[in-house]
Amino acid sequence: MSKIVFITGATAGFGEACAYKFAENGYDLILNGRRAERLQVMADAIEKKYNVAVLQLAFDVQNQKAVFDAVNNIPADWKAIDVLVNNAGLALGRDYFEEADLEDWNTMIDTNVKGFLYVAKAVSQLMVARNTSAGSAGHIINMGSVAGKEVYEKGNVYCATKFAVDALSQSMRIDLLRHNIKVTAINPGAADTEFSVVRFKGDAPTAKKIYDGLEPLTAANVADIIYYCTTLPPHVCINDLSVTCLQQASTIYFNRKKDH
Ligand code: NDP
Ligand code: 8X3
Repeated sequence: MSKIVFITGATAGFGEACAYKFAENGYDLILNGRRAERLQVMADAIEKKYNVAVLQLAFDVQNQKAVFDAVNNIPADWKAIDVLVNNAGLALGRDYFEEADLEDWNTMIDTNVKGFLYVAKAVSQLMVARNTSAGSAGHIINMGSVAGKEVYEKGNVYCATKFAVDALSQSMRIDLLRHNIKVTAINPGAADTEFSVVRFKGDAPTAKKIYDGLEPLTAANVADIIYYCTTLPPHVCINDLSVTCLQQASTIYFNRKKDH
C-alpha cells in the first residue's frame, strides 16, 4: 500500500515542490491550497507523470470549520496519513511596528498560527487513532523559518507567527510523544518562491530586491530536505532543522555579490 502525504499550501513554492518530490517517491498525495484551479492542474500532471493518486482539498486554513470538515470527511482509505507537511503560510508587508497594517497582522496570525493549529490538530487526531506500538504513527513537518529563531527590523508580526510555530513544534513533540508521532520543524532562510511577491502585494521589483546578489534556496532544495527527514528509520526524528543558502548567515547577515 502506498504511503500518504498531506501537504497544505501545495499550490506554490515549498508545498508544490514537496508534492512533486513525494509523488516521485511513490506517495499518494492530499493537496491543499485556496486556488482550486491550480490544484486541479497539478493533480492532472502528477497523476499522469508519477502514477500516484491525488486527493484535492481546496480550503482556506483560516476557516476553522472548513479545515475540520475537510479533514474529518477525508475518504476512509485516505485517512492513514503518514506525513503532514504543515506548510501553508505567508508574510504580508514589511513595515515598522507602528505603521503596519492591522489587517495584515490579522491575516498572518489567522493563517500562520490559527490555521496552522487547526490543520495540525485535525490531522494529528487521525494519526493518534492509528497509534502503533511499533515504529512511528505519523510524521508532522511544521514550516517554521529563520524568522522564527531571530527577529529582524520590520519583521514584527511575521516573525512572531514563526516564533509561535517554533514553540508549537516543541509543544507538539512533547504532547504527541506518547502516540509515537514525529514532529519536525523546518526553518528555511530566503527562498525564491511566490513568498516575497505575496508579501509585497504584487510589487515584483521590490520582491526581486530581496534576492539581489544572492543565489537563494529554491523550493526544490527545501522539498529535498523535507523528504529526507521522512526517510530516516522509524526510531529516528530530526526535531529542528534550519537551512539557508551559502550567502546567508542569519536573518540580516548576507554576503551579496559585490555589484549589488
Ligand atoms: P508561496 O507563496 O510560494 O506559497 C504559499 C502557499 O501557501 C501557497 O500554496 C498558498 O496557496 C498557501 N496558502 C497561503 N495562505 C493560505 C490559506 N489561508 N489557506 C490555504 N493555503 C494558503 O510561499 P512559500 O512556499 O515560500 O511559503 C510556504 C511556507 O514557508 C510559509 O509558511 C512561509 O512562511 C514559509 N517560509 C518561506 C520562506 C521563503 O523565503 N520563501 C522562508 C521560510 C519559511 P493559495 O494561495 O492557493 O491558498
Ligand atoms: C521567510 C524568511 O527572512 O524573509 O520566512 O522572513 S524571511
